[in-house]
This record gives sequence, C-alpha cells and structure tokens, in this order.
Amino acid sequence: MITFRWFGPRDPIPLAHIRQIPAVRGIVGALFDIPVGQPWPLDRIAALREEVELYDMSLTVIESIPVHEDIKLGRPTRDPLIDNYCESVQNMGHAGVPVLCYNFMPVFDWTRTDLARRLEDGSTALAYDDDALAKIDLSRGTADLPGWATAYSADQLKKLLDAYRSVSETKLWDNLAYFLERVVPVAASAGVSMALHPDDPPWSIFGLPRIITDGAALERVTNIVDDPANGITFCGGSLAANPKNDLPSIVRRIGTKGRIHFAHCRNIKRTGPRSFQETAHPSGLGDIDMGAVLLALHSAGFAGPIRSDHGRMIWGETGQPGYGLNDRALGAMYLHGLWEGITRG
Ligand code: DNO
Repeated sequence: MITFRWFGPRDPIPLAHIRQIPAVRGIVGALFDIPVGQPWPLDRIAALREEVELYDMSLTVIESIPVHEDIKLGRPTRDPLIDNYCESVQNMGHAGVPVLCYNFMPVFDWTRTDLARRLEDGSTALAYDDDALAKIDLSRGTADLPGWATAYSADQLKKLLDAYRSVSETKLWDNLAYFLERVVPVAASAGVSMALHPDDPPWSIFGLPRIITDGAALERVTNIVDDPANGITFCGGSLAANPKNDLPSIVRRIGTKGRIHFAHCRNIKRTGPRSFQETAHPSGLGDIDMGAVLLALHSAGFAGPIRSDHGRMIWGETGQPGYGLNDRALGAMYLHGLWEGITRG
C-alpha cells in the first residue's frame, strides 16, 4: 500500500490534499506533543486514527515513538521508560495501528549539512557532506546544525555527548537488545510490528556510535529477538549513502524472513566519500535502481506499507525541508506505477 507521512495538525499539508494523491490510501502519523519517554494515551491514538479515516485513508504506521536517550545510554532510569514505551505500543495495538517505525540513533535522528542544495533543474534538496559536518561547532548546542537548530542548548548537548563517551558500539548493541527483549513480546501480543529504521547517514557522526548501518546489522537486529514482530524499516535512501550497501540483496536477506514491515523509498546521488545529495525518486536520477528495489521487495513477499520519502522543493513550494507535498506526491505516483507494473507480472 502506498502511504504518505503526515505531521498532524501542525503540518501545512492537510489530509484533504493527501487524499487527492491517486493511490495513497495510508497515513504514516504520530503524536508530536507527547514528551519523549511519556506513554501515548489510547484515546489520543484512536482520535488520530479517526481523523485519518474521515478522509477515507487508514492510519497504517506510527513513525515514530522516540526512544528516550536514557534507554540508548543504558542508564538505570531506563526501566520505567521502557515500561512507558510498552504501554504506548500496547495502546497502538488497541487502537488498531499495525506498524511502528522507530530508530536507535544516539542524540540525532537523520542529519544533513544542507537543507536546500540547488540541483540542476532549479529545485532544492537535502544534502550531506562529512567535511561540512566536521566544521559544525557544537559548542553552542545545535544552533548551527541544519534542521536541529532549537533541539539542544549548549549545556544539554554537552551533557549528552559526554554521557555517550562511555557507550561503545558493543554497549549500544547491548542496550538495544535490552530494549527489544522487553518491548517485542508486548508488541507481538498487541499485534504491532516493530520496524527499526536504519541510521541516516549510516556511519558515526560527531563521534557518537551508530550501529544500524548495513544489511548485517539489520539482520542482527531481527535475530536479537527472533519473533516476526521484531522487524525493520527498509530505508533505501539511508542505506545507499554507503556504496557498499547492495539494496536488493539487503531486501532479499531480511525480506524473505518476513521482517521488512515498512519501506521508505527515495533516491540519492553520492557526490564523494561520505557525501551525497537527495534527488527526485526515479532510477537514473540518483544511484538507486528503484525498480530493482521494488522488484526485490515484491519477490521477497513484501506487501506492507511503502512511502515516498523526502521530496525536493519544486514549483515554488516552501515548507518543512524534505516534507513538501509536490515532489513527495510525484514520488508516490512513481512508486505506485512501478509497483502496479511489478504486481501485474
Ligand atoms: C526522516 C525519517 C526519520 C525516521 C526516524 C524513525 O525523514 O525517515 O526521521 O522517521 O528515524 O524513527
């Protein structure tokens, strides 16, 4: 099913407009006002679902319930926070939302160094360059980090970065396992499929550990708790930033085990080592062969939600970087066309 991410009432794109994109029948949503670590109330998730259903679409995925840093750090305070997480997952299940996309990236979620790189056709897109990242001064908190300006003050960020100094990759894996061992059984009994999103970009930034970076890591995740409810979000754009990641083979590896529960499809063009820019969705414009990815998903038996991912800003649109309407709508239609061609055989 082709789905579309919606940021709730604060999203300048109304559900009424998303509903007009042919083929989009599922919404990827979340509650954005609940402090990280607090449980998500059942009535709030149910109200979100009802709002989406007013527009003849279904609330197919929650993206994301953020994982509190204390859980990723393995602090003693993690247990009540994991209990709260379990409660949110249980409530998702009761509200009838089947898939949860989440990530386990320390401190930062997806990170870019340019939110408006001008492409040849005059559109703008998100871009990342490791050399540009190295020049970002975090002594003022995240003020200079594109997309994260108001996230952390200097003091908050320093404390967090210091805390992560003692968290090696091995320790982060242990902390992920501790989390999954407790949450997956709850998800399984609530009818919720957990879908861990790969790290974006798939390498360490600012000296922080990042572990969900390739096919082997994704497979390892699924083995930590060997239950169908413990799966992944296949995000081609994130993984492809590392040319060693062969997307169709990763899809085959995890998909045939039935552990891909959600797919993010977008394209990127690598512009150097650890450097890339996002492009329009079609194969040929970036380094990803989107047809090969969708074909691999289909051959692996994947039939879950797919969403077009970050779009460029085109036709004079302004808005949340990566999440405008126009280019994501084009992407959704492109993915729908490819998928229709593939499923017709
Ligand atoms: C970026 C998204 C990510 C994703 C989270 C999942 O556009 O793909 O922010 O939502 O990593 O927790």
